[in-house]
Amino acid sequence: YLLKSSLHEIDHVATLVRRIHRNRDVKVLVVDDSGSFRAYLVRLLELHRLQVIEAANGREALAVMQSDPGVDLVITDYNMPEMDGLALIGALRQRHPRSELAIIGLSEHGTQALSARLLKNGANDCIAKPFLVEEFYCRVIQNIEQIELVRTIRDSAVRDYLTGLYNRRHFFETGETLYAGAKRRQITLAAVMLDIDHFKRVNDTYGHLAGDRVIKQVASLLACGVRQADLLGRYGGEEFCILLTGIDQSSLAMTLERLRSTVASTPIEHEDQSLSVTISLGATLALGDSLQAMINRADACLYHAKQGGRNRFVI
Ligand code: GH3
Ligand code: MG
Ligand code: MG
Ligand code: MG
Repeated sequence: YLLKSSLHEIDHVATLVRRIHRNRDVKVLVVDDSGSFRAYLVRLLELHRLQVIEAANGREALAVMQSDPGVDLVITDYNMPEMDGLALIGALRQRHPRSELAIIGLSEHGTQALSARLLKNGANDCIAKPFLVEEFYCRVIQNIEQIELVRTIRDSAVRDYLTGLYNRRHFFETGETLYAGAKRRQITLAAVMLDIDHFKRVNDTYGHLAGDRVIKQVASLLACGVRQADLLGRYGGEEFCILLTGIDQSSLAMTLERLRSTVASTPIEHEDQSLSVTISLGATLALGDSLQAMINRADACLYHAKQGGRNRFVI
């Protein structure tokens, strides 16, 4: 039945579908013991410009999933040696919820009972072989869109709308984990609070839009200035907070100085005007009794930096 769909038909449908679906970063794992059928599925998916990886049975698929966390969709055959589709779906579901990983089970035509079992075991969807290419694409896209929708909603729940940085709630949720890890494993942890100097003047002189522009620019300078492993968030208004793990006093001082000087020396363009701002920073390496206590202590240091004349840091 592979021959049923001519390549011309495949290309035609793929063109239509490509117009609807623009995301090229989606990764699909195709699991089937038949090499030729796998190649056919891979071709269909690649025509749709999806990234595709392959596995010949459930066991191989589990190994692939362990080494590659970026898979969004698994399309799996049922009947395979070593580990069949049902067992694979059951195993995958223990680690990946339906909202994060889509699984489409392939059943044989006329086996409704099998479709029901695939769904019951955790598949998001089923396709009976042989299928129309059009139906295959529609189901693949719907499942990918569902996963992407959940991802978008999740992401917007943890991020601040203006800057794209983590919001305060997410900063504290993730921060508590970093804090607990630092306490347990005796890793150093630094908490930093920072605030834009005389920010009210920016708003008053140039307007609120310019103020927003400044907050965004400072946010992206900070994001570029910390390591991937550091936790950076918008605490509120024009205040930001950072947690840095595994850092000693002198590297902390260097980091703070680098952030300070980067902001001070980077002009911000707004409507033909070039304005510049400075930041004050306060930080602590003392773990204290809680994350909130650390933040309070960093905030007290920030207050001293302001008292000391701004555009400086205090540890
Ligand atoms: P200081 O150097 O002591 O920090 O002086 P400051 O003027 O920056 O004082 P403060 O931190 O109290 O001022 C914060 C101002 O930031 C007050 C508020 O109107 C403004 N603000 C808070 N959030 C936003 C925002 O999202 N956009 C803009 N444009 N302004 C904001
Ligand atoms: Mg098979
Ligand atoms: Mg402030
Ligand atoms: Mg301020």
